[in-house]
Amino acid sequence: MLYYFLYPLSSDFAIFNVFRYITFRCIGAAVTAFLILFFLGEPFIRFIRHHQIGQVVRDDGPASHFSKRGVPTMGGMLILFSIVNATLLWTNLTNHFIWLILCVTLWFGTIGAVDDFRKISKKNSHGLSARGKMIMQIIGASMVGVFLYTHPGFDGHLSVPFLKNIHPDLGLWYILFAILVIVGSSNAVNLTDGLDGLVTGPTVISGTVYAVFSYLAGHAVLSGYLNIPFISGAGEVAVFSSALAGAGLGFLWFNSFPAQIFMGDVGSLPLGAALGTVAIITKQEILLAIVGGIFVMEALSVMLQVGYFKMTGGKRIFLMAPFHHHFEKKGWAEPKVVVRFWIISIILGLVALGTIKLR
Ligand code: 57M
Repeated sequence: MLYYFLYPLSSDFAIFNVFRYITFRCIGAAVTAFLILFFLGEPFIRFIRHHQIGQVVRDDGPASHFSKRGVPTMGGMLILFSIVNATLLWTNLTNHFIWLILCVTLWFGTIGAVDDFRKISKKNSHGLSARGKMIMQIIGASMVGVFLYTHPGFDGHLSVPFLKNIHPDLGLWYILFAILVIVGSSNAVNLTDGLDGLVTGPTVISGTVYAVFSYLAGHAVLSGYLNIPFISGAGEVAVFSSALAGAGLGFLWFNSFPAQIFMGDVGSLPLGAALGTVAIITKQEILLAIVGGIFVMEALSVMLQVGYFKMTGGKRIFLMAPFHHHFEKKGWAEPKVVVRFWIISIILGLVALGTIKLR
């Protein structure tokens, strides 16, 4: 919005020329999203406490989690409020990708909100049925896949990190691939959100890395020089990604150990879906497996644990899945598990950025 109203004034006041620069608007969006969380966090937590929207904690989880019963949750509503407003304020609102990302983020946020409300109203950890949740997620992701596949200048080619000459064309299968990336990312982030600040760290890192890749993908000269697919208009997605990273930092102010608030499915589902959608738009889909390596590791640990559990009639590979609970069961303190996962996430983010030159 600022771009729309202030940039035209640059003909009379040169200072407003700064709004044409995506880098400037990325910083504006990140700081705005952070400040919205920073200043509204406490009042929001008081509002949630007043309405008794407290976390329901399962009985079969780690004993250390029983004390978390009643912690305010659904902080994701404030995260979404922050991301949407920072994006509307700082992006060029004529950009189709921005409206697509906002729609899919709010679609997944609605799924999460319904799930959270059902858990809280029923006072148990069973919200929406897994099947119902999955169907709604697939519908949302399908809208992204079809929109992008039919978008002028977009196609079904994949880019593979480190291998600049390999661009397999998936054709119509790309829509299925997009659904897999978005739904997989949404659920992987959801599973990761199981310790104080655990999911917020990697989300901030992923949002930051994808802000860089979005900027480069939308830059005709730099994308050519770096041999990455040029996606006209992808530069604005960097502003959204920056808002997502800024919101994550702001939420971390309250979600760090001991958490004053959890984000709920209303936060984790849309954050994962948004990262998956950004990965698809910038055609850096496989890179998400590197940047979001923590999310992949957590989801894989669950799939391996559940599969082995069923195959062996009750045996386990890990002390408990997702992976973060395995280390808790080994006696690691919660903050130590979280910070060590952040460290891994930072290294993976650096490796992902390194692929820019290694291709
Ligand atoms: C998403 N939700 C947290 C919070 C957060 C198939 C199975 C692996 C599914 C999985 C599951 O239920 N996942 C749901 C993880 C929950 O967090 C809430 O959910 C939102 C995110 N969706 O925002 O509102 C709990 O996580 C803790 N938490 C924090 N700090 C935070 O900042 O401490 C969350 C955020 C919260 C709180 O305790 O209540 C969750 O863990 O449910 N199931 C599991 O993850 C369970 N694992 C399991 O059953 N493993 C078995 C299976 C795989 C065979 C095994 O390994 O043997 C674990 N989770 C729980 N209890 N709650 C262990 C059992």
